[in-house]
Amino acid sequence: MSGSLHRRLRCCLLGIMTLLAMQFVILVLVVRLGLIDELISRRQQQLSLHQHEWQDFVTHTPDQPHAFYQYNRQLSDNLAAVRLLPTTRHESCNRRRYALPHASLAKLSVVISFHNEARSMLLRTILTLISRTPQEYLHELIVIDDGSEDVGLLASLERHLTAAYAERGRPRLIFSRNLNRKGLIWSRNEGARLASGHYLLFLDSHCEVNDGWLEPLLERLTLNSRLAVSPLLDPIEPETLSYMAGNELLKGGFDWSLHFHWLPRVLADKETLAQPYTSPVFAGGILMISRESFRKLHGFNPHLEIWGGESIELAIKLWLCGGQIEIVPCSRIGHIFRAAHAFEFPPQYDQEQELEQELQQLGSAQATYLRNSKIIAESWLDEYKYLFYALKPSAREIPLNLRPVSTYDPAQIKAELKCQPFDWLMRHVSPELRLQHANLSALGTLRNAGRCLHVAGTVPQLQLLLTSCHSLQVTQWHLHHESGQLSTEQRLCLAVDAAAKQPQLSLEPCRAGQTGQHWLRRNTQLQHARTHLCLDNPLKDQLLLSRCRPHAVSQSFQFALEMEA
Ligand code: LR7
Ligand code: MN
Repeated sequence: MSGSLHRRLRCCLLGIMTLLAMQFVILVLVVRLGLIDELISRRQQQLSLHQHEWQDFVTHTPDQPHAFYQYNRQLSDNLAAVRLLPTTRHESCNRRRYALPHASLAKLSVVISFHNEARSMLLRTILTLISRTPQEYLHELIVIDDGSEDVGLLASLERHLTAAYAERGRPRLIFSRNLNRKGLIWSRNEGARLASGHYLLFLDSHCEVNDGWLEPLLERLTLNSRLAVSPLLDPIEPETLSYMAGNELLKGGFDWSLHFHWLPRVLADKETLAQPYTSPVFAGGILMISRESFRKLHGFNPHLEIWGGESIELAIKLWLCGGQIEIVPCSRIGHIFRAAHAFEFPPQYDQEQELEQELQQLGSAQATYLRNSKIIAESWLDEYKYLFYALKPSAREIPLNLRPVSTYDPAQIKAELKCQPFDWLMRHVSPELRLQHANLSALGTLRNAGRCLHVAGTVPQLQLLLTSCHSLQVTQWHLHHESGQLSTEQRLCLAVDAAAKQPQLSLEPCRAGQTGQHWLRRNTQLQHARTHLCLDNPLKDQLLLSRCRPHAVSQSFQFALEMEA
């Protein structure tokens, strides 16, 4: 009796163990084949939109060549609406509990303005945002179509989103379409005007927020009301759309031509990669700020047109007028960094305006960007604007034509908010700006008789010539105080090959202690230290070296900017 019980028990146990083993094998297989990922991403997809609705929406994208979007649109159409993304943030970010305000005090308004975005890309941006943002905080989504060619997109988007979220909670949806293109800056201001939440997030239309993106930003903003923040941007590769990890060792900055640059972040003692860090400017234009601060700062400068510079202006204004900026690496948002503009810029100047020929020939994109930069320089740089003009001489010629679009007046904002002068920013926030000219005795274009010294071509086919001072690419020279080197931005130094029968001008990579690269100033003359010969342009457009003759006009060279000793 007991023997048969034992046998049956053993049988049972064996059965259970075999079952367990089989389940284990199946689990391993499922994981190995990526089936779980597939299942989860299907589930996420279902949460947001049914497959046939996605297909229906996406296949109505007008056919356009690759250059139209500057990323792989076909691939985007075929990816899941909401995909699983790799965890790119530091694992300590996942373990932390964030101190968050009650949702009724931290309503978020997201503003997305787009011009000619592929439908699948825009929809993924939105669905990902909705599915990865705690519902109680996501108050509203404001989508502005900035005069896109796909005229049916916005209405169709509205239909799809309303249907997809019919039975579930969703943010308030506000859609607005500019019949005529008004530009990103106008559109974002309009989005902010329509917003009613406590916080604003400005997002590009080709982004994917990663898990837990909001909490770390919200925590920082509630701790400090003077703060505005950026997430750490994870690059999405335009061809493969693969999602990569951004770099926590970079902060946002700019140079004297008001171009955005990534700057190295130096970790302080005991500071970890996951900690929020101060940054002179935002990570590009993706930023979150309280609606109240944004209003006090009078929003983005409405005189800036179409694209470019607005987030640098906001950053300068914020710092100078009592605010702070941080990048928060526990918050990750993916962005497609495109190699070129995906859109045309409307022409800047009408035919009637009398402009120098070179300016007429400037591409609209460059003219728009240059004009925006000039407005920022004139608004905030005080006397340092001369550094800007030294590097961008053609900006002097650009007419501002400030339209009476609004009462926006930097002087009034400065008085109202008791803002610091620009010098304060160099001392406290962006010391690298000061370093950019600390060792220079002169910089900018180098002019002789109305023409500018220019390096054309690339290594090894370099050519030294004189050209129009207004062409945008004209070479910017740096005359170094101690070494006497005269260098270009590409670190090429003007040198003299003294070994040749006739000493010849040449361009060489700059090297320390190279006496052949040493120049001296004699009033407006540039004298080569070793040969004692002067830079000369005796036959208009022909640079050579000759004996120094005081007062010779052909030997007189002026830098755009002389630095004070
Ligand atoms: O006329 C336009 N109207 C628009 O609505 C031109 C553009 N746009 C939209 C466009 O569809 C996109 O959603 O504006 C957004 C930004 O334009 P992009 O994506 O073509 O340019 P970008 O990625 O280089 O944008 C960066 O620079 C802009 C300057 O005006 C803004 O500040 C963007 O916010 C900024 N984007 C980012 O910061 C993401 C990271 C790039 C970096 C660094
Ligand atoms: Mn972008």
